[in-house]
Amino acid sequence: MRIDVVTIFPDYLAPLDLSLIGKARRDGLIDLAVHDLRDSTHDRHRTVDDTPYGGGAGMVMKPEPWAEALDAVLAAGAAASVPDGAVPHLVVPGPGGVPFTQAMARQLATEPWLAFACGRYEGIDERVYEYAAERMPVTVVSLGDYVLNGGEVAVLAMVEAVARLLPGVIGNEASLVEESHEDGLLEYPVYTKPASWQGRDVPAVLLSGDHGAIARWRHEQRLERTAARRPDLLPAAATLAGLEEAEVR
Ligand code: 6GU
Repeated sequence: MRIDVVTIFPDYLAPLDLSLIGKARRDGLIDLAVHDLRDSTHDRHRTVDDTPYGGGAGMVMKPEPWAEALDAVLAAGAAASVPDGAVPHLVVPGPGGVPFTQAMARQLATEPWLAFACGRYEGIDERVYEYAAERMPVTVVSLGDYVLNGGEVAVLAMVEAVARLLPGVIGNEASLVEESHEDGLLEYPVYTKPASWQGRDVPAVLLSGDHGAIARWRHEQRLERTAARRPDLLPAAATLAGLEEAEVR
């Protein structure tokens, strides 16, 4: 997968050199390039923002550097690993976007080329979205109902969520199936040695060797946990479970 990130803070993306993502890049599974938006400016101060028309607080990101940067992304990807004629799916992180979910991560993981446009300040001039949409699919995506200073931290989260689904990025692919949000329920609690620690015992069923009993206990724990922490997930989880049961029959 090719990934391009445009930002005024390239250093914010440095963690993408680390851990599993860093290894996946070195292994050639992910071809990731970070671009400094200021390289697409032409004034002495490398200006990327200006005051908003209509007034109001804060600054708005100017359209010209963004258009040039997006053109540079199209050219860079085409010169690199992507198939002829391909365009990236542009993801613009922002609190006003559609919610980022595991389902969206799975969808993005099927695409050969993703680009992320990190806004700062009060946002990017709306005409940039139109310019981009004439060239590539564009989705504004939010991590949740709170406000970050810019898209960079959101890109770290989204790239990690997507990259770990790519074949070969996670050594143990079995670890991907029994996870929170994969079937609409939260994960069960886990324990390791010692069996007794500071007067707290690991639940006896986990030491029983009874795999059926362990599976039932874990499923109950998932239901309890989901009911306590994320009751909003239960109707969808019930639908998924029903569909699976229908498939089995
Ligand atoms: Cl994706 N970006 C920004 N800037 N703020 C956010 C967000 C994204 N998700 C929640 N808040």
